[in-house]
Amino acid sequence: MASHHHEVVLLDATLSAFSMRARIALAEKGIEYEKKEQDLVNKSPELLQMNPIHKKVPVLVHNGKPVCESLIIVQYIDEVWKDKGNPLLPSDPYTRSQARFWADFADKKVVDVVTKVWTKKGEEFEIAKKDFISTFKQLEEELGDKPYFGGENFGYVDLSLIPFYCWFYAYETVGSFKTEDHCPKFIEWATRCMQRETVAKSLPDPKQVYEFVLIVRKKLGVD
Ligand code: GS8
Repeated sequence: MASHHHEVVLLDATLSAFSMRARIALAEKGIEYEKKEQDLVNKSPELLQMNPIHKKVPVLVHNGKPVCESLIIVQYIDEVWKDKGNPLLPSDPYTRSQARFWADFADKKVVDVVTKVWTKKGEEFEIAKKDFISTFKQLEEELGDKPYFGGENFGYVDLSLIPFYCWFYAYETVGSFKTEDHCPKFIEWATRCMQRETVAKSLPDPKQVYEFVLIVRKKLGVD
């Protein structure tokens, strides 16, 4: 396949955890691409054309054709660039099903609890915080004594979850709690992932996330 410079384009948003998944996957495979930061308030014609159903980032545009939904994008990248090494999904069907289960858990459960923990106040916040901690405890249990969710190597589940970590500073600061006091093994895992260059370079500065969180909380009337 001829490799043109603009063969791979990512419609991206720096602070979007979903976009970070796509950035990490591309970094893992060493793919060069053009990153196009999207304004999510005034959406570009390109975003509307490439993701007419959800109108959300990330969108991977490969040879002019869009792939939408972050987990689908990550799986696509893993399949198309198989020859680049660093497999993200396990090859055994059962192990692969379990990796997909936990990535789905990240989307169904983690996204919900992390969103509530920084957008709610009062009693709703207290409930959200409890739910947040019990969710990360469940993840710690699944991790067990392994260095990564996939075992010895960084993989699909790690990649699906680690983007939320750069939001922790904001959650903990606005919520006055420390995840580490409740889930130290999860934080150890996150610290291990952050030592990986592909991850470190794909995640924004937690302070930048925090600034954004403060602005949105003001708009929502939480602060
Ligand atoms: C979620 C993408 C998403 O929510 C995925 O790709 O995994 N299930 C999807 N993207 C947000 C930015 S991150 O919060 C987005 O593009 N929002 C724009 C909007 O909702 O209008």
